[in-house]
Amino acid sequence: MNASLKKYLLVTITAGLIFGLLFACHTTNPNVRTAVTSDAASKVYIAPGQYDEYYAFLSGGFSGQISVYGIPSGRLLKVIPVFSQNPENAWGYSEETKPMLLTSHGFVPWDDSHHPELSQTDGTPNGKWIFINANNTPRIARIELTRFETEEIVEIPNAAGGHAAPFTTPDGRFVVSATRFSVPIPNADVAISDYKKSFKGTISFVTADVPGKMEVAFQILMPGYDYDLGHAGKGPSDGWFFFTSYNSEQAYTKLEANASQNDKDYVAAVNWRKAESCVAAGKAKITPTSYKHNSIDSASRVAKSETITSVKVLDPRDCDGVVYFLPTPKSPHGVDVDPTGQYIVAGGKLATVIPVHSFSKLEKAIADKAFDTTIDGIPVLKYDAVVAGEVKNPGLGPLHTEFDGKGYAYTSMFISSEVVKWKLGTWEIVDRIPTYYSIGHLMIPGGDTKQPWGKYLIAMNKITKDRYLPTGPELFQSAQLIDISGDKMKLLLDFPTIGEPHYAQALPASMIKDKQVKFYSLANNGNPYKIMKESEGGIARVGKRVDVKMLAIRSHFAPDNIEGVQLGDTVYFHVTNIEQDWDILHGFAVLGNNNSELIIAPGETRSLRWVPTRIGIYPFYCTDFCSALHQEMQGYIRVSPAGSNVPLIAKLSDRALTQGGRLEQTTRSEHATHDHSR
Ligand code: K7E
Ligand code: CUA
Repeated sequence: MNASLKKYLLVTITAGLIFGLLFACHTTNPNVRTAVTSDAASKVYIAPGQYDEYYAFLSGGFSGQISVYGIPSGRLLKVIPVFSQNPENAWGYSEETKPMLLTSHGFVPWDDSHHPELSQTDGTPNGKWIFINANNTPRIARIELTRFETEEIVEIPNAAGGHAAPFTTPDGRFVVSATRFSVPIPNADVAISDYKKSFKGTISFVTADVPGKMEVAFQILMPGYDYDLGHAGKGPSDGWFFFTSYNSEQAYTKLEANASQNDKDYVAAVNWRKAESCVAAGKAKITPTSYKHNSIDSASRVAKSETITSVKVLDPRDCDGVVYFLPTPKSPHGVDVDPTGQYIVAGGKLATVIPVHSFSKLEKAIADKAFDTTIDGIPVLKYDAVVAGEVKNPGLGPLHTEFDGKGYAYTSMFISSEVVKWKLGTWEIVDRIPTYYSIGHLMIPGGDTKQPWGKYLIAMNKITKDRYLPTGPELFQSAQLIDISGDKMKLLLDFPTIGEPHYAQALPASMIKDKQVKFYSLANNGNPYKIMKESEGGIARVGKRVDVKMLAIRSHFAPDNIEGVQLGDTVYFHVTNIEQDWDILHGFAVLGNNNSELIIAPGETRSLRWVPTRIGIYPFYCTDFCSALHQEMQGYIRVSPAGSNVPLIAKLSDRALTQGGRLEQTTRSEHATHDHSR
């Protein structure tokens, strides 16, 4: 056993002991549960009908989604489906949204999403979009913040594990994705033991400022390490991007020991403006690949998927000065840039200090050529030439750091389960607060930007044990709200979260709350199957495909009696919700449906594919309690044997009749009352 492995085991064992102690003592220490100050309740109390001060967007981790909370109350406001199918609102089930989940591997119904990132202008959130990464099948999604809806997803080629993503440049032009797992580039059938020779990393810069036009602008080829997290420089360091890497040992088995050998791994400092100019000068290789770009058309609100077949790959050897390595102890995880842009803070999971690099020292070290060596065309700078300082004895397992804009930094300590507050420049620790338990990321609204709103901090914890009523072996993860407005941090609130939130972002509610879309304009609905009135509804057959155009309004579907469907047919129900009023949604479900329901927003058309497997009568109904006569909002579809001569009809009960696609206009005096029955 070599010295560094011994040290690693010592750290791990010590950590285990401390971890164990934490669990042991909180159950016996009656003070822990009451470790909130007496005024905490009033600080998080939002009276019924009152609004929260911030929107917080927490990643869903293995749920693949984003959940939106009001802060300080911790109230769950919405779950935005992104990378995982969501039967509750037909995301990835309706015909209109299925193409959003297409990848070069086919339809992928799930992913693991870690890092929400608000779009920025000049280094501060602008309230337009939030981006989030897919970790497993690398992708980046853009979510629109007037509709809280995923509008665009782009796949990242030449990557495996899109973890260091989707952090933004301060001007909002690019979001990035660096590969967590190195793989052969392009991927190929090679022996895993050829790792050192064949496996590479990539850092991708993705155009982000034009909706509907996300694409990989260029990739930088990197040594075969694991790239973990990133953050853009700002202010003086604007134009640079910083990425942590671990496994500089290039282990490909038992990484827990084999990738923990070196005392230092690297932060990669990427001069992305230089990369852009090298790419513009034709120094990148145009490489064949295949990746998907999916987006929702703003007029039809129907998703389309396109395949992009090449990507520009830049080798640092062909672009002098584009990347430098900063030695950083030890298997660093997070890398965070302070609001002034001067300090680059790394979270060395196994390090005994929190190392902070200085951007001005970095510039000087480059000018002085203070290099230790060069790896694959990347100069390695001398640690002493770039380090600004180290926070000593911070605790165990530093992961992530956010800033309050008042000169302080807050670092999450996974192993010792605490948040440590320290002063930038002097590196002295000024406060610490325990978290319950095993904190991963922490988040201050705007805490990774030029202008943090330094009032609250949210700790996102990995272990929930005993904080809530027990719910069997699996518990929700736990977030904790901490008041950071004073000198001392104060715990205000615990709230359970959906999936496993890794990172989060937040902004003042006032930035987006008055811009919310309340319904979609029916007149502007460009869905090809839209209908605006009952007379436009109907049914049509082409071969074994049957299309039903239907409308939903309080409190009926039209048509609601459908016949002439045969076994072997595939039926598409295209349902338009013709309401033009906020929060009046209708649902649609049919018996035996091997699909989700539809939920249809006002003014929207959504389509459900249905393949009946037996003859008979199938009811369909509205699933969203929309009015006093919601239970009456139902209909029937008849399925006959193949070859049957039952005519194809879609009618509104017995009052209207359609043949071959048109539903007869009816005079129905009761419509007027239906329209306002809720
Ligand atoms: Cu630290 Cu995926 Cu950002 Cu989790 S990551 S904690
Ligand atoms: Cu429509 Cu219930």
